[in-house]
Amino acid sequence: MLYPKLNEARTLMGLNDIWAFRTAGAEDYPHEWTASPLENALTMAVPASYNDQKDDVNLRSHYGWAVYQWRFSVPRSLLGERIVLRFGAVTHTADVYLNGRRLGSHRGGFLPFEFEVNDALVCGENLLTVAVDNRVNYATLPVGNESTVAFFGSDNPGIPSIELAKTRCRPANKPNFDFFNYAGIIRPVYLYTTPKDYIRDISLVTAIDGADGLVDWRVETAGTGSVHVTVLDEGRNVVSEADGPEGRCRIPDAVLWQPGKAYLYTARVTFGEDVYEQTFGVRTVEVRGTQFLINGQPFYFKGFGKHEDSAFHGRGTDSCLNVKDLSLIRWLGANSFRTSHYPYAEEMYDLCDREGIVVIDETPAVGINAGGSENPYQVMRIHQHHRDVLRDMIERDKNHPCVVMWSVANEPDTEHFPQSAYDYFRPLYDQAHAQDPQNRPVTLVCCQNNYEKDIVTRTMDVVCLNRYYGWYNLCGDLDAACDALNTELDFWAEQGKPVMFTEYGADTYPGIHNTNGEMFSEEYQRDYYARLNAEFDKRPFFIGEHIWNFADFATIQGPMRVDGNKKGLLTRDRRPKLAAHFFRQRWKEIPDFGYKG
Ligand code: E8X
Repeated sequence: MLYPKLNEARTLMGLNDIWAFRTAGAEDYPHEWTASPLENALTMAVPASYNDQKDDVNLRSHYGWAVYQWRFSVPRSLLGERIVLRFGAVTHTADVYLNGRRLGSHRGGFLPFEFEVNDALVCGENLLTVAVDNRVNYATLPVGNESTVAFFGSDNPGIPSIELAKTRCRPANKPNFDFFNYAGIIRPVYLYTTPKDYIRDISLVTAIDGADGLVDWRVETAGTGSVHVTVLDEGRNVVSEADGPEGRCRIPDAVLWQPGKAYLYTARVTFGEDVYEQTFGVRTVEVRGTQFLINGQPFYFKGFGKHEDSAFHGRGTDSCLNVKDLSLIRWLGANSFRTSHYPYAEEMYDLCDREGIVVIDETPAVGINAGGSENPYQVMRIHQHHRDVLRDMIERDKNHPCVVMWSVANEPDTEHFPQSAYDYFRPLYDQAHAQDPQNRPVTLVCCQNNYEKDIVTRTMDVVCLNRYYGWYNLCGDLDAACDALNTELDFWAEQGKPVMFTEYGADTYPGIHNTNGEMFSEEYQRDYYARLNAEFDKRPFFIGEHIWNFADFATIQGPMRVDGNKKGLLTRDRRPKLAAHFFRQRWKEIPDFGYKG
């Protein structure tokens, strides 16, 4: 799916402003709200989550539907063009209406969707209404727990007070994931036009041939016309050009896209009156033995699991924060991050393309885990939706040189029902490989488990492990933590796959210091990483360290979280903890390439 752009053939109008907003019911919303201006509406900024924009606990913890509304006009000069309404993402489910006419719905809170609106638009003022459902359950990704309260019968004198209260409390989301269930129109909304005959999609695959680059293109179009492709370098000099919906261009003496040293070419595509320019990087990605190769060189991942998370915006797109975060990634000497636990805003991938930051792109499949109490692959109703979000993520992100690997899920249960897990994930692994024109490596991020029972993780192209030796287990005992770590690494040494940690960390409250370096202190976080990293360094097949997390982030309230998850190397407002300085020193001395083998 192409990102909306303004050019000589296309118009772009942002609908990103302060919309009208009202919360609605848990199960539904008044449909009469879709055809007339909202009464008693609040102001609500778009794009942004709605949860933290007001000081109202009922809005922060809202459960169910909310309705947004915006009024706009389209210049009559554009009405002869193809006009498209596009949402970057709406979390989690959206019903969209234009002038009271239902355009359609979209499930999935982290990927774009769009509607052609020519038939529903009027010349003059148009009323756009978006109903948004934030509920999570066993049919959504991310997964929400469903009330499985055994109903004792409220007249039963023996019913325990807690269970009785559970049957009577107001409905609420029960996330089976450790991040706040921010919701709303979280990414930009655009109206854009194309000519009636237009370019629908572009796929680009690059290769390296000696000193030259090769780029294979495939252009999908609608209507009649002929395709012409011109390849331009960063100086807008024509490098090569050809005709046809598919073909190959040679780029003499190509400048490669490298981590930390990005170089972007542009494929300028014309089709009839339409024009679209798609940037790309000449680079290759390959797993060979226990190495992860970028441009044929063994890459070492230095970086983080992140979140899209900040004060007031919630999960809303904040390009200033994205620029700041990439600056901090470079300040720390890091080179990569995982889009835990959902596809991020397109604007972030464009920025990573430009700045040479490497990305592991993850679906919103988190929470496929009942801790062994039940088989998630039987009780959760997510199979088709999982295939859909994987398809749409690859469809959206396939051309980004920064994306080097797909993660199909985070911490599913791969221990308690191993064959069910294998039967569920193998088709997803195959789907990703088959769909991606660049055929990138595919992984699944494995939670702390009995790795000998897990028959899925070892089948992935890269073994990605979330481990918390010294935090959630062997608490505070770093000697024991290193002992357990090495026992497990001995197992992985036999598997012949590249292995990396995609999560390891310790909750740390800035300002807690002590000479005994106990848990939650800044000293413990530093010592925890220093000790575990020293063990990684002894293993040639260990190819990356992604710490959890880049920054502190919001979660649902509960006894295990004091104002959110505090495993950040940085505070939520991006200030370094003691361990940040440890990594800055460590990572400056670890090269992007050749650290292992
Ligand atoms: C944590 C992280 C959580 O924030 C992340 O979204 C997924 C969790 C660790 C699970 N991984 O809790 O900080 C560790 C389970 C160990 C038994």
